[in-house]
Amino acid sequence: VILDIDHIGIAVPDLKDAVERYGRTLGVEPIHRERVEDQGVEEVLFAVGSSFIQLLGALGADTPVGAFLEKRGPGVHHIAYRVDDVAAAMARLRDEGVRLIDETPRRGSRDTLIAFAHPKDMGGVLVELVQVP
Ligand code: CMX
Ligand code: CO
Repeated sequence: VILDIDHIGIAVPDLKDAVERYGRTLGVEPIHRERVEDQGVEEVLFAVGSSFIQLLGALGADTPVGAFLEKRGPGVHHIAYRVDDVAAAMARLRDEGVRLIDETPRRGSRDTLIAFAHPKDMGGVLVELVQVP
């Protein structure tokens, strides 16, 4: 069951600069910062209603966000849905023929459990599933 939009991930070339810009232009304050080695990112979250904006800086060129920035430039990288049961949501996608990037749920930031579905099977949108503990 999808509960909400958890966050929208945005790839940025310079995290410090982007955080400053978001604060200045939208009047939002960062509420969380975390380095997630497993995903090759440093993230900063801004609370917007019950969802977040997730600014993503790449930890290297050979990471998903690094490659995305190189190929497409800065912009929306993925949409993350908050679900009550990530394994069940993955099974549903798998049954519908959607390729999952993660075979099993992985640990994301904030101690969440996450999994990604391939953008080629989701209308060109990289989709993340997030189960909040
Ligand atoms: N959104 C939409 N389409 C995307 C995309 C994205 N974020 N990233 C790649 N694509 C498209 C490419 O444009 C390309 O399309 P074409 O063949 O038409 O050119 C196709 O998908 C294949 O792309 P690629 O450049 O060959 O990229 P890879 O296959 O190497 O990687 C992906 C793509 C989605 C498998 C990889 O980015 C991935 O594993 N992502 C999941 C993990 C992740 O993104 N982690 C960072 C965020 C962490 C977090 O949110 O916590
Ligand atoms: Co995300």
